[in-house]
Amino acid sequence: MTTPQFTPRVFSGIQPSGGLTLGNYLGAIKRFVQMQEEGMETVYCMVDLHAVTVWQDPADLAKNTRELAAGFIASGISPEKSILINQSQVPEHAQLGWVFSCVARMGWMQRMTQFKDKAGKNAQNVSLGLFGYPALMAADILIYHATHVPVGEDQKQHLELTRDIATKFNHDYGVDFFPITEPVIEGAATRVMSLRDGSKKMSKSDPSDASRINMTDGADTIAKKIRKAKTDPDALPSEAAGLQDRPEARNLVNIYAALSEQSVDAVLADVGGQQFGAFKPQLAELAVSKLSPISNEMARLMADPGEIDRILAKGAVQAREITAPILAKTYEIMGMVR
Ligand code: AQP
Repeated sequence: MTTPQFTPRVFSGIQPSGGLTLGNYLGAIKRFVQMQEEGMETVYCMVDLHAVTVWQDPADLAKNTRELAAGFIASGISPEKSILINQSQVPEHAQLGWVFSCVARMGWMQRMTQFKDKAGKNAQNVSLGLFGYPALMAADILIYHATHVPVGEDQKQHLELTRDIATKFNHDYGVDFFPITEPVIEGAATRVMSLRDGSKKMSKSDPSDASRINMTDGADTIAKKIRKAKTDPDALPSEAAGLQDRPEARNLVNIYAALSEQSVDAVLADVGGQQFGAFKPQLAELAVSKLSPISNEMARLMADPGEIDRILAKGAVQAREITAPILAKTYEIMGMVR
């Protein structure tokens, strides 16, 4: 339940740890734009401090941050309607992140499946930051008193942790200061899967470029990746139930449904019975028609990086009008002498 006295405010972020993927677009950005247009106060962030939890080449990080900002704007995030920032320009994120590292319990953090997936067998050698990531993510959200957070399915557990941190802080200090945030996980493509392996999430850091569609891919590359996407030999079913146990088929149909803004059943009513040889070119055509205008606009914006930097600097000033008083009040509640 959202605590009633908090004004509705939306926050979400994406890591500039590589180029934007179709997964980020369908799972997150498309919903960001809708929430902006619904008239809620919206704050969207390039979470560069999260990106450096794994090694980032400095030149790549700067390029990816600007490209991500261009991707947000080209997808419909307006710097006039939303606050658009990169995390490291708003220091209160990291400051509250430290406070929440002291609120979160080791046992909670050790349950985080994304850490286990990302660290794999290498847990002793990954950074401390990768382990602490969810506490900083809670701070990203709560430093705005955000009430709604649109994300893909993979972030559900981190949002539950955010609620636990807010609840524990409020309880420990006997206050009702941080809201209990609502995750917004909606749409046909809240978990877009790899084109090479239907059991793995499509990810910008997957070593195989063929596993994902990048928002900067041209029409030929998109068509080729979809043509080569892993499938099974059966025809498409006529109803969603027929996609059970067919992860690759389900993934392509979900992508079609999300791009065409139809339900999976409506898509299957049209394409049920088709072989992939017939369906894939239709999916490629749809993907190109939806993504090309965005990638063209990204290229135009990237030609003027100075303008992107100005937008992010202005966003940081607007953001700090919200975050500085919330951090000051947090410190006051905790007894820090000001
Ligand atoms: N495959 C996906 N399907 C649906 N939503 C997705 N998101 C990411 N991948 C998918 C959503 O995009 C937002 C930003 O994610 P992120 O970049 O901050 O972190 P991530 O989830 O770890 O994404 P990647 O692409 O897998 O990044 P790397 O490879 O650097 O770890 C989130 O809302 C996420 O749910």
